[in-house]
Amino acid sequence: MLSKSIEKALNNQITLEAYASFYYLSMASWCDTQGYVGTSKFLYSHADEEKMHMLKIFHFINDSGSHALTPSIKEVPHQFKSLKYLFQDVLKHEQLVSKSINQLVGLCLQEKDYSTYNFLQWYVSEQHEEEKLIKTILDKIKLIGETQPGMYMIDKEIEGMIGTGVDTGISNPA
Ligand code: OFO
Repeated sequence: MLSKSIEKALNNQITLEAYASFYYLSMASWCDTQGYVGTSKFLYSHADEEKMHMLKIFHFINDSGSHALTPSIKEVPHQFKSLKYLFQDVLKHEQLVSKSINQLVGLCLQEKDYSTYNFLQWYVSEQHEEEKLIKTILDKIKLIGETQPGMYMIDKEIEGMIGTGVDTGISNPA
């Protein structure tokens, strides 16, 4: 059984992961409407990954004898200024998720909850990989430039990055 504070912090993390899933789904949809077919596929798949991250915590809480709560999600943005701004938003959100995971890890150490601490190590490396991946995309946008042919190339590049550097957690269920 988890302590009340860890149960609450894990449930908050569920909300963050669910928000990320809906946020990236909205981004995928916007990309679809703008003709960024490759990026749209990348973001649809990223939205699915975030749902898996959420479910992994969900099962961990219930398997520990506590109670996972279905989150309420606030409305996500539906419009994005450009692909560059969109990925800057992704990076900001991932940095927020990383900060929250780090705080959770700190709480586990404080409460000597080594089982949850151990469970969270997967998220620590996952966040490292995700931030690295998004920074790579932003570097490519900077390098190639936001001209029309440049954006076409970037879209293809991003499509080629589907499934790279990101572990869905499916093969490592809680
Ligand atoms: Fe990319 O946030 Fe999940 O863990």
